[in-house]
Amino acid sequence: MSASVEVYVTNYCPYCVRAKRLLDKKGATYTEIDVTHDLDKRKWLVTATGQHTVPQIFINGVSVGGSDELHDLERQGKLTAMLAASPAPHPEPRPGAR
Ligand SMILES: N[C@@H](CCC(=O)N[C@@H](CS)C(=O)NCC(=O)O)C(=O)O
Repeated sequence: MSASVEVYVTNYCPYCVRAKRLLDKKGATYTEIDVTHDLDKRKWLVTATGQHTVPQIFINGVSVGGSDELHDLERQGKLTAMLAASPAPHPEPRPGAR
């Protein structure tokens, strides 16, 4: 079983590309949610994460930050285990993720 990973992105976003490249390198499967033209989802994202930038990444429903934070987790040797962890039985629904 692998983690449920959601990546909120916009068009023309180098940090989004960088984050997805790392997830691809790790062999992670993830759901990509494009919020470029979706103001409601962007507002929800700010509320959920306290951040105004993309990407925003959730692993098993937990906000882990953006590209820099994802790379930090990899450098700290934590990302592999996080990506391997099973999701909770009833994860919170996230807009656009289903
Ligand atoms: N430190 C952040 C930087 C992310 C960032 O600056 N993203 C740009 C797009 S690539 C952004 O969201 N800019 C503000 C905006 O588009 O409203 C990360 O690593 O994710």
